[in-house]
Amino acid sequence: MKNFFYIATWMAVAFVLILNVGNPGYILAEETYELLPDAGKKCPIGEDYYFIYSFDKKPQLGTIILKVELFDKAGQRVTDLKIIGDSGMPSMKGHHDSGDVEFKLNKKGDYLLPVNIVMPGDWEVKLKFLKGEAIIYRGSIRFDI
Ligand SMILES: [Cu+2]
Repeated sequence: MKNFFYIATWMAVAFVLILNVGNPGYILAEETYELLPDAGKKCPIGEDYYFIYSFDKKPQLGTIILKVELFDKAGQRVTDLKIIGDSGMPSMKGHHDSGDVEFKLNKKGDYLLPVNIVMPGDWEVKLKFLKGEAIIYRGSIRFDI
């Protein structure tokens, strides 16, 4: 009888594992960044928000400013989310990564983040949008210099 419970427990564990393997979104959701469209395009965050990003100049060597304008579903500018950016080169992981840096709000309600482009190549800025402490959206901006 002991053996039966032992086997039944392990079968239950295996069953749960198999279910999750069939649902990769469940496992990957934590770290999946959606590839964002070009600057100036609407980027939806679920049903309640969207944002538009742009750079102060064409991405080039030096410091460029990434601007995010956040809107609610009615198209009104809002600033009730926190945005965190992490820039780096996907092909040189760890070499130039900025780590998580919070965007700063200006008086117009623009979210601003300086991005230091230190060499030519492929660059990515990973964005996290937080409502309170919860991350509600992850998106990735990619470009080449
Ligand atoms: Cu590099």
